[in-house]
Amino acid sequence: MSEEKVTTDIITLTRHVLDEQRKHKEASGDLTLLLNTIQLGCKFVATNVRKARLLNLVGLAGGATNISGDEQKKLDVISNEIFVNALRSSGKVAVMVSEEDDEAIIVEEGLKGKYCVVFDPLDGSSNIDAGVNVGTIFGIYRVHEDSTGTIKDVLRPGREMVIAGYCMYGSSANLVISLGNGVNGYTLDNSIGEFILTHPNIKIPSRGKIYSVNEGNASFWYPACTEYFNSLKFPPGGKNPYSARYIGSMVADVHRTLLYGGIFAYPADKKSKNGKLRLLYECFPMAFLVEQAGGQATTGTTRVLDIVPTEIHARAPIFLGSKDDVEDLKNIYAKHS
Ligand code: AHM
Ligand code: MG
Repeated sequence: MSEEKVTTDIITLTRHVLDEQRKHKEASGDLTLLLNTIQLGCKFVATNVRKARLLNLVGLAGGATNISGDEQKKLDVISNEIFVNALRSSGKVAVMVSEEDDEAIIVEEGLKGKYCVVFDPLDGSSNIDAGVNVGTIFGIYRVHEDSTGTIKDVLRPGREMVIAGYCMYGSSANLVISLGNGVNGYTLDNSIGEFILTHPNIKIPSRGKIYSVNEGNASFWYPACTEYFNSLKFPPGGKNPYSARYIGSMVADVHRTLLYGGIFAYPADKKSKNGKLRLLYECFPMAFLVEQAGGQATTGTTRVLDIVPTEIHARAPIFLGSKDDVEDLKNIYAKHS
């Protein structure tokens, strides 16, 4: 009788992080615990996103129940609450900034730790009704020496983050993380409830064939932006034009860009002078991941990770992706400035 081959030496996210910490830095266990807390939040949200989709399908089929608006809102709130509660009670966090909360959350004495977590608990949530992928985006700073944890500990350039990552909720839940020494991707194995290393050492191709931007804003674009995208659509010398792909859900668009290469953009334009995406918990973590994977992230003229935020919900323009593609973009912006 043939026996099914079962893999028993599984590399879970926790095991992988512990191994990495042993290799690269002192393993205090704090970051491992913090990441376990984030994993819990991601698993919770993954389950609820799936449930919401089912409810929406029932609603659509029955026709009578219009739950979509409420469900969507509830899911944003639930996702935020799970992260805030889990991070607060971990004892490792001093300051939290969430897209869902106007003010930064300062953790009370007794539970206060050494880290600050900035996050968008459910990015792209307007897409949920259509079953499109959504995600959680997060970044982690260590509080400054001598600080008890204030808003100043998060108003810092993105390059000072110690961890950045996102979890994409699609056909499976994919957690992509950088601890500052490369990028790794993990897939949730629902049967055992663990994130398993499935995409070790992700490297973004140095050039891609895809551009990803909301073309509906093209009439507001500045000339440098228009020139750049035209150069992809109407390349000189009989070269193949780039393909357009825009999901409108940052995590999904960046995930594809990391794996396949190319360029993703939410540029500044005449209508949105600072673009749309939030610096702390959307642009910084994604820029950190892309750089760690060998790509680049720029506003057009400035490295995204060098920006110093002046407020927690500040926005910034962003172009990120393959090194050579972003280099071409920067050259066109330089010519126009
Ligand atoms: P949200 O935080 O309100 O969900 O908005 C962020 C989302 C991103 O996921 C996505 O890249 C962008 O908004 C799409 O914006 P637009 O519809 O203007 O193209
Ligand atoms: Mg968002």
